[in-house]
Amino acid sequence: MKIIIINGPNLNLLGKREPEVYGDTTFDDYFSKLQFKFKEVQLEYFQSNVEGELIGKLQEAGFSHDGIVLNAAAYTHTSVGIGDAVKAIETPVVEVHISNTFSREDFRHISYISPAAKGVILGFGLQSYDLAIQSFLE
Ligand code: CA2
Repeated sequence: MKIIIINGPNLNLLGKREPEVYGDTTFDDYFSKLQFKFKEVQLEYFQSNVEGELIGKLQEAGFSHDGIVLNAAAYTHTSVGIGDAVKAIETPVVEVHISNTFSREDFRHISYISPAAKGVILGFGLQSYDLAIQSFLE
């Protein structure tokens, strides 16, 4: 089973800024824990701050992987291009968010990804990623 986690803009700052919203763990540290926990899964991780690079990675993994865990971060609420890419690929995508976007500003209540996603997991902190991986295994 091959699963890739794709993270969007500013998520490279996890654990380094705004710990009150996003926690104090870096994604690299959390990713090591996921690899340890899901040893039977071939787990990959990609992060970019660039919309086109995220679309490129979705197109690539979208025909070679069994699952995609996608946190498109702020692009979730703005990017028709990422939404179209999720629609165009074969690999199922689970949309995740660390925070509960529905308890935040109105603009975060809109997602261009959800209509094409297999499911959405949000508000569980970094555990949202763990739950998304589990959803592919069951
Ligand atoms: O809750 C999430 O996972 C979000 O996708 C995070 C995005 C936000 O725009 C979405 O509405 C919800 C923001 C990611 C920014 O990450 C940072 C991490 C540490 C410090 C600053 C930003």
